[in-house]
Amino acid sequence: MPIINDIPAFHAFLTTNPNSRILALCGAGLSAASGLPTFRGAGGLWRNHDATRLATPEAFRADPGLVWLFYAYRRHMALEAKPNPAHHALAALARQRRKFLCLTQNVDNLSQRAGHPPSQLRTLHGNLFTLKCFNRRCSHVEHNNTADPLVPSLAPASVTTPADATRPLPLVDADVPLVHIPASELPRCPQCASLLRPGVVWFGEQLDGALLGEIYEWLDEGPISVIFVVGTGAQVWPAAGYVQEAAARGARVCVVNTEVAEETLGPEDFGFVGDAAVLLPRLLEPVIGSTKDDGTFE
Ligand code: BV8
Ligand code: ZN
Repeated sequence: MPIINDIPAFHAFLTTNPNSRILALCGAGLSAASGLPTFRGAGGLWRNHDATRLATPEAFRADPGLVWLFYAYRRHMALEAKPNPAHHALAALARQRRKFLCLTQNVDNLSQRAGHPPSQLRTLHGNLFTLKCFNRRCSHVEHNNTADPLVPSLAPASVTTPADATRPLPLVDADVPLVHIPASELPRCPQCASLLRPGVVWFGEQLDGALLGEIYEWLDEGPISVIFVVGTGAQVWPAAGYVQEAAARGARVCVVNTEVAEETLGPEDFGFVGDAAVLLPRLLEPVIGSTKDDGTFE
């Protein structure tokens, strides 16, 4: 049986290995307390579209306007959101423990905005605020583009409060037909005038090879004491594989999630059921200290 909801036991473990190497794999649940919907939340649907199907090159080729509205909406939500104490706790752990590497599947930029040291953060699936050219032969990439709306035609995605409080936002209300946006009015590449696309990794696309190489180098530098698996269903590959990669290098698994599948954990592993924004600050307290009033740490 794994060790469930036993913070003193975890603190004893965490403090006996002050110089150990720590890994984390994070998912949408890390940002849930910041008000961002998870993929599985709302049935993984956006306007009755399966979010994982919208996050594909095929969907973008078929209807770039629809996919851009999906991403423009998520950009707007992420810009309106704030990092929560879980993002700040992981950033504080990185400052305290140089041998901590945080792998996030999230593209919302909230770990970065929490001041997580870039050298100890890897964004496996890209970033909503990176734009790149859809034309494979063009190398145009732009980082930290937080324009909202990105272009006038995407303005409908930059609305948070519905005009009529009794109805959902028109943009997410499947009963309200979407205005078709001609490709000419979508973000265009300043170099080759092709369509720009969000700088995220779509399903069916390879992750960045250099990034994967760097992570394996870090993994192979020696034993790992623990891997935090925070707010992720660990269903998407190759990201999900890092749990096993860490365990194979001696790591105990510490799941922090509102749902913990105990049967997937071993007798040495930990499971903490609840909100990451509440649990992570408590779990890391011996290393990062207690939360300051503004939700940050020393
Ligand atoms: C690839 C960016 C080579 C875009 C994303 C092996 C087996 C099976 C399938 C495959 C395989 N290898 C490859 C595949 C195909 C595919 C895949 O894994 N499919 C899955 C669906 C089975 N993988 C790929 O396509 C990858 N590329 O492999 O290339 C290749 C190519 C072709 C064919 C073969 C190989 C690329 C994958 C990356 C896709 N891009 N994001 C965008 O964001 O729009 S993935 C995206 O979805 C996220 O980044 C994340 O990875 C995933 C969502 O998962 P979670 O983050 O875990 O979120 P979810 O909502 O599911 O769960 C939330 C969790 O939080 C829950 O557990 C919940 O309980 C918990 N929670 C909720 N609230 C809280 C909480 N926890 C704590 N506190 C709370 N408050
Ligand atoms: Zn271009």
